[in-house]
Amino acid sequence: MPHQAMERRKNAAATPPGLRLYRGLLGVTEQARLLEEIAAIVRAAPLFTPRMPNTGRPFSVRMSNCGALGWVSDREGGYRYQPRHPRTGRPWPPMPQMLRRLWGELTGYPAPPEAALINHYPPGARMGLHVDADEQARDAPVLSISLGDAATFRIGGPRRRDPTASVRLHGGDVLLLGGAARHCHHGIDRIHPGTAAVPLPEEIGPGRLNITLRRVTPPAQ
Ligand code: MD3
Ligand code: FE
Repeated sequence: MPHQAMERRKNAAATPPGLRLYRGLLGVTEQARLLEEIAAIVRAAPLFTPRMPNTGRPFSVRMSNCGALGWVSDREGGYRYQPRHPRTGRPWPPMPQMLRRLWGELTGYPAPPEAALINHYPPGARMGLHVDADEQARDAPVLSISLGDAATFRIGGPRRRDPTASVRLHGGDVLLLGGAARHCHHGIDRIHPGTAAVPLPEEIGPGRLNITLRRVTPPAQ
């Protein structure tokens, strides 16, 4: 059977156009350095547990941010970007240069990222299928960096019932979501405990970290 047909049988769907996976882009030394920077960020801006709008149901993923804006969610205010940490009230820590540089090199987008959302998945955490739609810069891609344990990532289409494909993401993998992929449903089905080449820092705990770089506001003309 041809390789492509084999891939489709396994996944039920091909990945959408605009998805580019850079497997192992970050070596173990870069992963360790980035993890140290993230550890310092979460000391200043502690990981918090976001809650679903209306129901107040907690996410199983913990979050923090760096950059000018951060994504937050709670029962009363819903999903949004804001310039301050929801608990400390302080501005988010600055975005590490390594992240700003990766964005410039891989996206070619004419403006820098404004938010880096940090997601921590303890073993057993997951993220249901959703579309990222809280950014006004609709043409901007999202750049995702995986650290720690591997995860099963799932991506579908613009409609919730569209067929999905699964991709395993490992620490050091970088995923670029541009074009059509940017507006597709996606989520994390499971974390694979004990698979990290570079484990997360003690103070964060075991599991997986994902950092997504985002442009929120449209660049000025
Ligand atoms: C496809 N994060 O933070 S990263 C998220 O692993 C999110 O933490 C997952 O979904 C994680 O919103 C998946 C890959 C990713 C990130 C953003 C996307 C895929 C995306 C936005 C649009 C389409
Ligand atoms: Fe998302």
